[in-house]
Amino acid sequence: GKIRKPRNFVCTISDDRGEEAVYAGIPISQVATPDTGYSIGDVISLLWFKKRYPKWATDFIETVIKTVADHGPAVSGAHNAKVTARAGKSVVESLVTGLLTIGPRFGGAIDGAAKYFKYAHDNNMSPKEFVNYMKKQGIPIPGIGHRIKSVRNPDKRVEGLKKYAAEYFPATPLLDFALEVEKETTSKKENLILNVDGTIGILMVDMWRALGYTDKEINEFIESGTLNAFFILGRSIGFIGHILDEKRLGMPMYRHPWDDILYQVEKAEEI
Ligand code: Q5B
Repeated sequence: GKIRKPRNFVCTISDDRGEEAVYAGIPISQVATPDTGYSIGDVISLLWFKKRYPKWATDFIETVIKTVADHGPAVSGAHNAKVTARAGKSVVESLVTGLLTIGPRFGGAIDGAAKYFKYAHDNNMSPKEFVNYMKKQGIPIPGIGHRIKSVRNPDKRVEGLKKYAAEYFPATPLLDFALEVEKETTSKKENLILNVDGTIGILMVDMWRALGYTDKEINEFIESGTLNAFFILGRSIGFIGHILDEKRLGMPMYRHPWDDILYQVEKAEEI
């Protein structure tokens, strides 16, 4: 009989062996040529999810990418990328130092927000029960809280995402729940708003539910870090902008000023 050669890698998203490479079965020329109706949102849905999503969903994906592309030079990742570029490093080296700051506190709370809010909603917790549950776990609620945005200084990005969902999503049960949780948290501290990470994570779950994904499939997306990938992809655009800005401006190597560091060094005890 036929003996199959064992393969070290499996690929289920693209194939470059024919005359033309395909994204989930669709030739690049068809995807990339203007007028065929494929957007960047379609490219993401083909290569990340192996499906062509309806326009309301691909437009939402693009809205997310545009929304998170940059939030100024002061945020953790842009700061790192700028400092690295000023140390004379390349675009890719500077970019990765920025990306490495994305995590549970900065930009990478999207998976966590989807996970915990979905868990609470799936288990019929009330907003108060959820807040108390997270407190007991000793985990700040992912997707809640912001350094500069608050009830009195609302995040326009969040407003925009909510407006998009109200207009185009068939239903937003998890967002509705999250907004009730936000009422609970902001009653304690006014910057404990549903932030941009939280809104994206929660609306992605609502999107996937509306697209017919099962709970198991959605949980797999969350566990594999798919949601943070939207921030990673979008914010790379901004980080690259900051790196090119540093290079264009020919900025010198950065050294942090002494007067902004509290030095508390004691002479080591001899033992
Ligand atoms: N407290 C974001 O903290 C921040 C609480 C909470 C319950 C919470 C914090 C947090 C969860 C992670 C998250 C995404 C670190 C943020 C982003 C992208 C960005 C960034 C930009 C962009 C801010 C003071 C008191 C303490 C805490 C309590 C705080 N958060 N309680 N659940 N989630 N959130 N990250 O203001 O009693 O005084 O001890 O970890 O969702 O990253 O633009 O900057 O586009 O680039 O520094 O928008 O909220 O406050 O940590 O000192 O806490 O509030 O327990 O209580 P802060 P902290 P107490 S969006």
